[in-house]
Amino acid sequence: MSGELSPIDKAKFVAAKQAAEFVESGMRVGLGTGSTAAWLVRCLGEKVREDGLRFKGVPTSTRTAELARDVGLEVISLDEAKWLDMTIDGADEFDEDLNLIKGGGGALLQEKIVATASDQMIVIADAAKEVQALGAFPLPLEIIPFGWQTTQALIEEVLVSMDVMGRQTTLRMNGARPYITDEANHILDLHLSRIGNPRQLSMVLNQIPGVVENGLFIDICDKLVVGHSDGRVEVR
Ligand code: ABF
Repeated sequence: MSGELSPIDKAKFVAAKQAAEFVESGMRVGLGTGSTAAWLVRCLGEKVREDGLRFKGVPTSTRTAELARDVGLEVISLDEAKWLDMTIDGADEFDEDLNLIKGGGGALLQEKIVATASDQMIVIADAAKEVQALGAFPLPLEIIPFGWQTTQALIEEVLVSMDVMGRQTTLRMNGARPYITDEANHILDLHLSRIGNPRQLSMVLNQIPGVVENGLFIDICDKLVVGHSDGRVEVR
């Protein structure tokens, strides 16, 4: 299934393969979005086909739902599942406290709802995503399309008073048009360089009208599976 992989894909694959071992028959499992989570879904598909694993998956995006069905997983909605045994998802950055930036793939809202409705959130990531302080990766914010420029201006004002290094914000585009999320919203990427107090920033950003959710996952991740390009895997 993994064939000849680039070093980064190998790191993602080995993390995903390891995390697939945590899934047991009878569980309800949140399925993340992104290339690492896609490896997980493929690994789980293999376990369903070859080892008789039986579980229900709750996807965090239309992309993941399609892939999950393609590989033979049973897919249900979060409302059908109500609560999950675990969610396994990727991340864009993680720090030593297992706090994360997510949303580079544009699915942060469903990812946060699903992770929060789980007994356990397990993150799978390649080692290159570890940082001392979050923020080098642009922080995604899901915002309502109505009045988005006003929302952007409010966010930029708030950033001036916060412990962050950058201030620039950009509307994520899909070609010539704004990127549209599964909830029909836009994504604003915040170029902050370094976030001094992620917990405070997350709370402040979510107070701004027009902001639906931000990509900081604070105290949500319980376990981290880190893949290395030489095939090593660490579980933290
Ligand atoms: C999702 O996919 C996101 O929250 C994160 O933005 C991204 C990670 O992408 P990849 O696994 O492709 O590096 O988990």
